[in-house]
Amino acid sequence: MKNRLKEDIVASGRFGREPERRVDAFDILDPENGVTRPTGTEANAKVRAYAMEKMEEAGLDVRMDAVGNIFGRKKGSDPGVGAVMCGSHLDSVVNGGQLDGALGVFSAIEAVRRLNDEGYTNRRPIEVAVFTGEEGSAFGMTLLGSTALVGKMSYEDALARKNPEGRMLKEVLENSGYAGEFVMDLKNVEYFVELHIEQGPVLYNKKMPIGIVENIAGITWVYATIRGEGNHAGTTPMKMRKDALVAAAEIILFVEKRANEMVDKLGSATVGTVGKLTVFPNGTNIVPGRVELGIDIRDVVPAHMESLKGEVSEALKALEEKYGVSVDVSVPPFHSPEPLSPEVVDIIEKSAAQTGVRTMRMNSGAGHDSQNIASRVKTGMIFVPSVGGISHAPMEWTEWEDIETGAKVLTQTLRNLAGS
Ligand code: HGY
Ligand code: MN
Ligand code: MN
Repeated sequence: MKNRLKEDIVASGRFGREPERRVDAFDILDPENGVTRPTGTEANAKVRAYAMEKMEEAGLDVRMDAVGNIFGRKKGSDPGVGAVMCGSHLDSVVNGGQLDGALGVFSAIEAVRRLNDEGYTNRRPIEVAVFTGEEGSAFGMTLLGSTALVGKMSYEDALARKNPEGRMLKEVLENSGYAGEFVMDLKNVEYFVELHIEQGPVLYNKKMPIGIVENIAGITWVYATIRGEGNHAGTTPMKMRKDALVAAAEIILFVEKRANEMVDKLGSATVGTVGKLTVFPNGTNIVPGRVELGIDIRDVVPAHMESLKGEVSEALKALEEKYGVSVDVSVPPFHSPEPLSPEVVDIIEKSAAQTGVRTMRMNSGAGHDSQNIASRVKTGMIFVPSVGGISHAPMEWTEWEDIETGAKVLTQTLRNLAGS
């Protein structure tokens, strides 16, 4: 029988590759060129359309809310009880892989197809979900669609967020036909489960097929603009410079040093990264006048995340005196660490045992829509191994055998959650 899930992942994986091409094996991945499909791009519109087509083919009733979250409903025999929601996101980071998010969406659709094929009568309705803008690669904050859905920010504020071209999410969604009117009331949802690649090395190194997530790390981003004085690299004496990039370099090393010191001293899972650095005007013979930084700070312990964020903000302001620059700091909406539902963790563990699959419990260093949904609905996450622990990069990969194992465990989890 055709491997529908593999076909969906390979077919959808074309969108965001330049030029579009199908990748069905690790050894034809191009280490330089991955998938780029932030919300609002044509590639993102294409992958959404592909997923909606597959949802309709699977007999789901497809609706969309005001921030472009997509929901596909499979009726249950008892419409009066809370639904089981299952899904993830389809947007990607810049130059990422074809599995981050997409695995969770297409495995949810495949699980519904398998339940249909076996004539399974689910008591609870099942809602397949695709959340908008999980990566923050377009509108400056992560988990955008699910943050609005759970009420942590208003739909109006979400729709007003602008992308680097200055276009609001509202305009982008309207122009691409992904602005909906449906309202998903999470009071009518009992469980949420998300299948996702681990994006780290733990399962792969332990040769463990399934991870069951107990806690998801919190994420704080800090944006800084450092303004010095653009000037001639040849004629400006060293003592007269206000070099924004030299000031930024101090922060890059500070973040790395302090995160390591917290790990060493506290034994914490703290991570700190300056992943975004934009130099203006970025000319070899010009003293940089302006630098923009994007700093990513995470921990499963809120106090750790808060303290590193505070230290970084202070260190940024201290640059002003030391380098004669001005520094503007902004912090977009952040996400607290979130424990997942012990009930759902147990049910995933039982489902895997029923499927004859070994599992381990673990935390997630990556952020996920699940950490938002978990604030309103009993939520669990299933991880499958990432080859070499690589993710958010072109070499992101999970073996097809592991993907099938994940799909089997997800389908069994839906049977157990949706009840017969
Ligand atoms: O950044 C993250 O952890 C997630 O992949 N968006
Ligand atoms: Mn993801
Ligand atoms: Mn991601």
